[in-house]
Amino acid sequence: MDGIITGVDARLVLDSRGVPTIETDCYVDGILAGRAMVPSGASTGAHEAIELRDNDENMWLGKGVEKAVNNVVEIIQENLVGMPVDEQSEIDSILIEIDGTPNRSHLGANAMLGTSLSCLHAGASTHGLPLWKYIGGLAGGLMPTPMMNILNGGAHAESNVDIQEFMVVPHGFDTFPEALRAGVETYHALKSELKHDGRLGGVGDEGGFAPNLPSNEDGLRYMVRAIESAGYSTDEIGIALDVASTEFFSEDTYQFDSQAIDSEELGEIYGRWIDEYPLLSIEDGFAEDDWRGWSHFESINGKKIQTVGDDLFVTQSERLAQGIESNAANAILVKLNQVGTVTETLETMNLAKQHAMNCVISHRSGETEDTTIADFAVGTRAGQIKTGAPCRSDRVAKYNQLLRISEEVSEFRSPF
Ligand code: 2PG
Ligand code: MG
Repeated sequence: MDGIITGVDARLVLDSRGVPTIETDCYVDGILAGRAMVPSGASTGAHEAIELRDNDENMWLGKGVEKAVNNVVEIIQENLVGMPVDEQSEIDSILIEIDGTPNRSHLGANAMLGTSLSCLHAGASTHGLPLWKYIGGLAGGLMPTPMMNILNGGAHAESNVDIQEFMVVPHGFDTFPEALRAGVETYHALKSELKHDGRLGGVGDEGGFAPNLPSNEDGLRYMVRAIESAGYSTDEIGIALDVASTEFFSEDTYQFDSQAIDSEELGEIYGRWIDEYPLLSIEDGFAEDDWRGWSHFESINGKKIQTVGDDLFVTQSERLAQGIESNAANAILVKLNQVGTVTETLETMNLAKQHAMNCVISHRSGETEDTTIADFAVGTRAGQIKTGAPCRSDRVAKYNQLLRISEEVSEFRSPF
């Protein structure tokens, strides 16, 4: 085998919300060698790379991806044919160069990421390696601690809960399968607790339950109840929140629990929760451009809890560098489609690691059966993954892939 790209193809497929997205195929030496699907967010950050949509209101409610598909077939393909498939950084530089915009608005981050990931898969299969091993090389893999979003609110649910994600973090276990089992049992315990209280309804976009609650703090109370009624202690299973606070921030004010408060007052609420609950991690506790709110909270609580920038950093090294400079957070959420290529994602993660920041590999609320992020988390030795509740195949597919990988990779070390 020569390992040369001979074609790149793309098509429209559907994501877990029934919204079109792009699937890309990479051909090596005339044979289909790699395929990837691109996920899509709902609570997207303003600084994310652009997801190219057709905006034709007569089709797919404006969300078609024909333009992105055409960009792969008509523009990207001719630039990649002839390239060695395992030259990932070279492939990604070509994508960046032909796009030529700071926010990927020409080719679309969806067209770029689909291509970048399909080449990554093709590179792994050309070398006869599992994807995690191709990514990890000699360093070997590390199984991630799962963050499982079992109670959904915010933009991912039709409830009155402001906080987008209440996650269980099973960290006090020796192996990944044991940790996963603990998280899954807690999910089922939460279902019973909600049912007992007459609050069991449907699930949100990431498979977690989505009840109306008297207050956001009641979400934390339910999490503790679920952990304990599943037979675990809060020393072995903790809680992580994704507040996604940009969604309820405007004009320097957060609308939280039906009250208008400023970032200091919001930080005081988190501070009290850190003392009263087994809280390990808070993501997007402050809005994407509220740098002052982030740094103030970090200076008080940064040693006590993991603070994760998602909309704040959008997986981009320039935003992360600004965060490091201003000591805004101690961890970064990693979403490949916020930046558009594998290589840039790895560069951002390297910058985080150089500054002793934790990395959490993440799904999007609109997902597919694609399981690339499971391998990516193991191969990059990120240490943490959040990929929803153990419910709905778009979420469960990632956990199942991690179970398969865990047959080969045993190293599992909690960051908490
Ligand atoms: C987040 C993500 C994933 P979305 O905010 O972290 O949970 O949500 O994909 O809607 O941005
Ligand atoms: Mg988030």
